[in-house]
Amino acid sequence: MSDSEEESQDKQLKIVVVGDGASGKTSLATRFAQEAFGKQYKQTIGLDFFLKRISLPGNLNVTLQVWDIGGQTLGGKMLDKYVYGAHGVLLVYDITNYQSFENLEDWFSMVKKANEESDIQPVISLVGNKIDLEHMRTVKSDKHQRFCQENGLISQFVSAKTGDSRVVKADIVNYSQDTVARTVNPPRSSMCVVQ
Ligand code: G3D
Ligand code: MG
Repeated sequence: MSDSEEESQDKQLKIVVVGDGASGKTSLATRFAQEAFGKQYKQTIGLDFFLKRISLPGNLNVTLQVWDIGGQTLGGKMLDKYVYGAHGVLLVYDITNYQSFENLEDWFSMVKKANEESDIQPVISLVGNKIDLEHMRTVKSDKHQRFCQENGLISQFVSAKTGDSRVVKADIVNYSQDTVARTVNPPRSSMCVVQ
């Protein structure tokens, strides 16, 4: 069986990476995809998404589609179409850029609105990127935590540059009822566990 045939039998999960420009979305998505596929990672022409195939306990194979919103900004026309039907969403900001954190409120609202009509309610993670620049941090970690707690988000601090990753206070996670989404959660840092 060819790779593509095998993949087509997998459960596909859509993961969308959103956040302000320059917060590091593409760097995270690229690192993730390359780790998964080595040199064979796929980037679809015209659409910024990557595929990553993961095996979960119990021989369950899942293909993650990791969508990078590219240059789309808040209020962009196509944005809700990108985000609709996502199983997972990464809300990415840059810990050295306070504005990128403040804007997450709007990114988060957009994600919720875009999925109002969807059967799938995404598992959402707040990702503070660029922790290699800790000395330039302008977003205090307790602000990050509060946002997670108030909204039931998974909390992560990462560096797309160094590959560092920390999942913080995993106990605040509000697990989705969706079995597959829950199964994916244990490596829930998988999008960003960039070691
Ligand atoms: P975007 O896709 O959200 O717009 P990019 O963001 O992935 O294009 O990253 C924007 C800039 O931030 C890039 O710098 C990139 O190298 C840098 N960057 C991304 N992640 C990290 C990180 O974890 N640490 C540091 N120090 N820099 C990061 P350039 O200079 O290439 O524009
Ligand atoms: Mg980008």
